[in-house]
Amino acid sequence: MNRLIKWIIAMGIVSIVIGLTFLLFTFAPGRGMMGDGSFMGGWNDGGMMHDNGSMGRGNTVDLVASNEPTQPLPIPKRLQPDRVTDEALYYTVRAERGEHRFFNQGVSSETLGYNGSLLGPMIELPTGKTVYIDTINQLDEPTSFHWHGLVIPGEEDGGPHQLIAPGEQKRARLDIDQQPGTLWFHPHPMGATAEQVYLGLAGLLYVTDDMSSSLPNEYGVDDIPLIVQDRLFTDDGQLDYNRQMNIDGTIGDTLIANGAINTTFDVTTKTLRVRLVNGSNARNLDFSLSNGASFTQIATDGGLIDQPVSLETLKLTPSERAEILIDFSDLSLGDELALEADGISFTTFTVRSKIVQNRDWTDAFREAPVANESSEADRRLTLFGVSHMVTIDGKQFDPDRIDINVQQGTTEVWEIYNRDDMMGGMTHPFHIHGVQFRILERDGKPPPDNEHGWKDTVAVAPGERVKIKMTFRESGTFMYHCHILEHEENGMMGQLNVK
Ligand SMILES: [Cu+2]
Repeated sequence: MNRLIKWIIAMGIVSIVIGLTFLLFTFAPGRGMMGDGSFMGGWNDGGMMHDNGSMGRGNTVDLVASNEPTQPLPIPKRLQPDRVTDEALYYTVRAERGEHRFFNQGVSSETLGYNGSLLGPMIELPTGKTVYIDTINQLDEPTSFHWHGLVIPGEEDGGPHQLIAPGEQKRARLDIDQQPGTLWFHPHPMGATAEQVYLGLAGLLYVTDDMSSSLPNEYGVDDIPLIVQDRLFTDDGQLDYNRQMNIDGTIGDTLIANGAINTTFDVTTKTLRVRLVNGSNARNLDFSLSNGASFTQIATDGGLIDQPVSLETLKLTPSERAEILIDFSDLSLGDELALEADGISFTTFTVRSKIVQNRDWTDAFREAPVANESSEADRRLTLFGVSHMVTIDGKQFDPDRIDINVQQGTTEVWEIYNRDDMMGGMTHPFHIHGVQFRILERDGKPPPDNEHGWKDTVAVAPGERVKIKMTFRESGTFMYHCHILEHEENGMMGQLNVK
């Protein structure tokens, strides 16, 4: 009997030791069972690829400066409407396969694009007008056309419910009724969003007004878009999502701006307006200027900020946008100034001719700021987890379940809590479809000055509680989710029904 008890105790200790060892090797940072951070170091030097580095925790691959020869920054074409009437504009957008060569020396990569081989055109959406977009899927797999940041009914939103089969076509009706701002469009099919965006599906939406603003607004001259993305290329210069996919967010070591590596732009005006889009699948980007000078942020995701804010660095998480003004008045002919992300330069501005004075833009901000008065939360949402175990309120996405019901026209305050885990967790960029919101509080304090504007995506750091406030003007079913695209694919998404 005594011997039996000893044997049971011994076996118990052995089981505990085995269990702890298993836990340590499964969850310790940099020690994924299938290879993660610790192996990814190899990706930086020479692009050695490994099979799915599939247990990462975000930014484990460092950005590196590319030694590619410079090339002029591509400016996405402004899409010409097929037809314009007094009340409406008609456009056509095709998702298609293409080929694109990213490197001077290297082979072409298979890519995806809208009306072209990579990324898409800029589509102007005049506020007050109805815009019809004929969306055509020329891919050999389902896709959808999601109008990120637009306040439109759920059935026009282009989320996972509005799939378009290969070869099919659907007309979206967008009644534009919101502030001018820099929005974007991208696919949203469950299970394929991350790969389709990675391979090139993303385009710009500019909500515009009657252009009475005094801000620089000559497209491609003193007002330029920069869709900034990180990518990892194979040795011969191709994109290969399936080899690079990381379940905590696929990140790369090379920055592309409007689809190109090491770009240059010739500045001709004193002030340059840059519309930044973090179009990365998962990487947070800290933007700064190479000379350490400050720049002025003038807009957030969904429109002009209440008051311009001078900054030396600006963080954007995936899908966040910001408009900034860069001042070149102290630079001389031939001078260069680079825009950097995480200290890595990706677009160099060169003063090629004597720069001309823009109009005085400061009167664009005459309107009184919106008061960010805080109030009690109507709902509390909890983000949690990493890798395949990412949840919102303990649940993973179920297309047959409505998680939140809201009455159309109501205003609500939500508190988004990012519950950290033993390892510290990850920042989740939280996005809601069909609304623009205001950030009321971060951990009980007012948000920083550069977040006093309309937002559709908010970064929530581990352990942080963020209060946001919005009015649900449009009816239908909308998604809310983490905009790390691989977290969204893993189910970090819920459904909101407004009626
Ligand atoms: Cu996330």
